[in-house]
Amino acid sequence: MIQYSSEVRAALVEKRPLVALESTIISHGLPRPKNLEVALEVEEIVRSEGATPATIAIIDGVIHIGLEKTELDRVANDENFTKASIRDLATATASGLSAATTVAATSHIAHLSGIEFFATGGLGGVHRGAQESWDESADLLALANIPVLVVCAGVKSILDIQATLERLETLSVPLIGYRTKKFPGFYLPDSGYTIEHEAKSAAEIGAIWRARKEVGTANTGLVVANPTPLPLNPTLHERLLKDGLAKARENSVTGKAVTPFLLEFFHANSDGESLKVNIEIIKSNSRLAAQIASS
Ligand code: PSU
Ligand code: MN
Repeated sequence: MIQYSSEVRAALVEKRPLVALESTIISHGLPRPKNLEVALEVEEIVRSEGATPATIAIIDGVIHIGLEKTELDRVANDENFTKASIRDLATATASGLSAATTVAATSHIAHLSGIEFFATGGLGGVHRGAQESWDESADLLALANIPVLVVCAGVKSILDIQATLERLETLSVPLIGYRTKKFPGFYLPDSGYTIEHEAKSAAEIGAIWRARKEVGTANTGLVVANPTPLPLNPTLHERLLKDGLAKARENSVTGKAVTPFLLEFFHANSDGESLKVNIEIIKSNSRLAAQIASS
């Protein structure tokens, strides 16, 4: 049920640094044809920093850790790819389905194969109105239960950021700002919330990661918040957020469709601006994750 690419297998055997990459951003987070282009570019960035990229997805019921070009092409272009979180792994593999993996599912699979470092765009979290809808991403529980370090640009403003930060605290997930004490809001480098701990270098983050073992807290994940190098115009951001949330309500979008719906709304209504930002975020996070893995 699990297949490694030759590149990933060699890196695992030789104990060289690896970085897991998720596939939901490819299949459901970025529009075609840019998605394939970005997926390939991001892998190249990881290699250029001396680590091996392991993009993770489920193809025809097989969990792939590391994708060949033709497989990446399918994730990017095949309409039949659903979005798999942890609970979907057994159904997808047993039924021969194809699915892209979320942060939660990617962390789970990375850990299965001994990969400790993972780069994504933004984490899932507590949705606005969660008091009513109970919509909280499985990413949060995964971070609490799976020892994988995730580099992200914070959580998207489509979420309830304060509630998400409170949940991360309750779940005892360490949170480190990379060269910042401002919690990034994905499209914006500052969400208005602060982070207690700031690391100045990849090596410092690597040291914190290893220190978890000494103090007996190596059973959880760890979030590295890396602010976007290219901010979206705050006025445009404000408008997109207001209109996107209203449209989601209007169309009664629920469950796992919520995040892709809002992302698609941002891309479709910002004249490409949110897409540009999204791409820079993924690239920058992948570079940092590779530097941490190599440190
Ligand atoms: N953030 C992004 N782009 C994405 C996602 C998050 O910038 O595509 C995806 C990730 O795969 C994340 C998932 O794990 O959305 C969270 O979905 P949900 O809210 O349904 O748990
Ligand atoms: Mn949800």
